[in-house]
Formats: sequence, structure tokens, C-alpha cells
Amino acid sequence: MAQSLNGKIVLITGASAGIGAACAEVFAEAGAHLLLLARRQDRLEKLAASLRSQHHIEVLPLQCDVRSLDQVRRVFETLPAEWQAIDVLINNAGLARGLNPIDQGNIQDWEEMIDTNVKGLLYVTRQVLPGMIQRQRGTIVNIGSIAGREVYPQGNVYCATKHAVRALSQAIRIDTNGKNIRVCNVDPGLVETEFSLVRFRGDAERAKKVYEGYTPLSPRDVAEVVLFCVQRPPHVTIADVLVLPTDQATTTIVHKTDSSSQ
Ligand code: NDP
Ligand code: 8X3
Repeated sequence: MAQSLNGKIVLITGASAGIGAACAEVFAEAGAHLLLLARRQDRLEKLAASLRSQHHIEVLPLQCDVRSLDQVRRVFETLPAEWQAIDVLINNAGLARGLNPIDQGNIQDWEEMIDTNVKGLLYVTRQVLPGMIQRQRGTIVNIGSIAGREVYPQGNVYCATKHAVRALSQAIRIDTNGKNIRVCNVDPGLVETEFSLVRFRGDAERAKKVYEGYTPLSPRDVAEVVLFCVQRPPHVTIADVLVLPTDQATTTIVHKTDSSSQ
């Protein structure tokens, strides 16, 4: 039977768009109180206002760049007492930049992906996990990717960061074994979000092509999987999920009805 999330505290990183915003919606529907973290405060405020009025839950937006250890520390040092006992952490903030052969890679893009997808996840987890261990209760969901299981041409550093997320999910599970901490690694395939717009630095035409000719996952498809993982009874950990559009077999095999290419 599904566990109730009524009144639980759920922290979602990267909550201002895409999968993170969809997670905010499904967890709000389930009655959880939400800490929504991202850099774009205006979007967080708007989402928070809408969720509060629709679902009668508490929502606290947290403006923070997960790449900044100082900002992450400050967020948790200044967290109001009533928000400190975080039950669920969804490490979702992440991005890809560019699609280049590795010898032509842009080093700033590499830094941004590593700093966000790997170091950012670690900084936030380091703040939240000790409290979970102390309370002997907590669930961490790391949003990885099919790119954490396969490497595709020109995906090099993005794929490496998602392989790292996968390794860290396992590492957290191993290091907290016996402390009643559940760690779920959720690896989506192609999801239509702002991901490709960010990857291609605002080239909307190119970004749109990634999702043409088949039905990609929606952010809500992924959020519902995350919710399912979290709602399992306390003795059940869904350790690892790969969720794909039906038309996707691997990172490079996607059945498309037209000749559009990524
Ligand atoms: P979006 O671009 O739509 O959303 C990304 C979110 O991450 C935004 O809320 C953004 O907020 C936040 N974010 C990015 N950088 C930072 C930062 N430095 N500090 C805080 N927040 C940050 O993409 P998706 O929803 O698709 O991506 C969410 C996760 O899902 C990522 O980890 C991505 O790798 C993963 N994923 C995506 C897939 C896809 O096909 N879309 C497939 C598999 C995995 P803001 O800019 O306001 O800070
Ligand atoms: C996002 C999906 O295939 O572009 O992780 O890497 S993919």
C-alpha cells in the first residue's frame, strides 16, 4: 500500500522547470510540504503560489545555485526550524551543455556540467543526509539518466556526470546501509523539457528537433515514477529505474516517423 506523504517535507532541486517542477506538482497533490530550490526565484515564487492555493500545503522557495558551496551552506544554515526535518530529497538539478567530440569540447561547458550534476548533488546531499541519519529516516531520489548507463557519440562529459550520479546513488546506499535511508536512482530517457534548449544555448529550432517524430516522456511521466518510488512502504527501496519513451530503445535508437535527427 502507498505510504501517505501528508505533511512530509520534500526538497526538490531544479524545481523551477521540467522534471523538478512536475515533481513539485505530484508531491503537492500527495499533500507534502515542499522546499523548492533553483536559481530562478521568480519561477519558484510563481509555482509556490499556485501549489499553495491549489493544495493547501506549505511551500518555501529557496534561491540557490547548487554549484556554489557557500550558497548551498547558507540555504541550510538559514532554513527555518520547522523545515529542517527533511523526509525526502530529490536531487534533480542538472543540465547538459553542447554536443561535441571530446577533442573539441568546451572546457567551461565541462566545468558547468560537472559542477552542477555531480558537485551540486554532493553539496546538497552533504547538508541533508546527516539529519536523515540522525532521525533514522529518509529517502533520496537521484535523477540520473539513460546517459548514466550508456555513452553516446559526443555526449562524453554529460554521460560521465550521469555515470557519476549512478555511482553516487550506490555509494550513498552502501554507506548508509542499516540506517533506514532509501536511495532511489531514477534514469529517464528522452523527456521534453527545457533540457535541449539549455544544451543548445537557446537554439529553439535544434532543441525542438530532439523531440520530433515520436512521443517523448513528459516531465509528469517521470515525476509519477519518482512519487511511486517514494510512496513504497518503508521496508521497500526501488533502487534503480530506467524509464523510457516506448519509441526509445537506447540513447541512439529512437523510432521516429520522420527524418528529423538529434
Ligand atoms: P530543465 O532544463 O527543464 O530543468 C533543469 C532544472 O535544473 C531547472 O529547474 C534549473 O533551474 C535547475 N538547475 C540547473 N542548474 C542549476 C544550478 N546550478 N543550481 C540550481 N538549479 C539548477 O531540464 P530537465 O527537467 O529535463 O532536467 C532535470 C534533470 O533530469 C537533470 O538532472 C537532467 O540531467 C535529467 N534528465 C533529463 C532528461 C531529458 O531528456 N530532459 C533525461 C534524463 C535525465 P534554474 O535554471 O532556475 O536554476
Ligand atoms: C538526457 C537524455 O539522451 O539527451 O539525459 O542524454 S540524453
